[in-house]
Amino acid sequence: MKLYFATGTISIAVAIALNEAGINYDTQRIDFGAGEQLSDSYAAINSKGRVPALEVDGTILTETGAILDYIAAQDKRLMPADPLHAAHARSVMYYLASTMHVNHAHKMRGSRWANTEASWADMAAKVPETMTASAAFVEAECLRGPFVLGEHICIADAYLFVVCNWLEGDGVDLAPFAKLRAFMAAMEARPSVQAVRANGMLP
Ligand SMILES: N[C@@H](CCC(=O)N[C@@H](CS)C(=O)NCC(=O)O)C(=O)O
Repeated sequence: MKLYFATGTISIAVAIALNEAGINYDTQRIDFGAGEQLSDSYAAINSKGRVPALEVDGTILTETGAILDYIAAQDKRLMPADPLHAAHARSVMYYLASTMHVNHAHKMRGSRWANTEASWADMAAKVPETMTASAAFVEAECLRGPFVLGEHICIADAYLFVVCNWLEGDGVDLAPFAKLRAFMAAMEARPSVQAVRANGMLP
């Protein structure tokens, strides 16, 4: 397997999940500073111009949630068999993909949605508010214990950890969110997260 990633981005959720599963993988860093995600060579990997992409035996997988589900299919510990428990984990993942990641993207990627710089500035100014609302939702409804499903880690935790790692940079005060802070500390203690910090994937 080969993971195409950029430092600090959602692609690191895939690296954490691969580490949790004990799967060996190669990596290729995509240099956002140089706009490499928009290059012709990367378009041949992921025509959407985004990370992550995971190459598995010549097949390219994209979309964080889909890749994480693929990893959980290789290591059944990372998604419960019980459909109701699995549905909670997936509801967190869909929330991250459809709402919280999108809230965050309004800080740097306003040009996806509007053409004028004034509009981009307006969108960026809203991010502390929308990400605080997302943090409050995570605190109230996503964590059934130290992790999303209680005591045991699953793929949703890798996803949630990376998105919540953006909160302070997005101007969110974490002080009111005790469960979220405990979750982040529990994730920081895992060898999977320590490995991505040690190799510079997550600053
Ligand atoms: N829906 C995609 C979104 C991936 C995505 O937007 N990744 C960001 C990094 S966090 C990216 O590649 N951005 C590059 C750009 O916007 O040019 C997923 O969840 O995998």
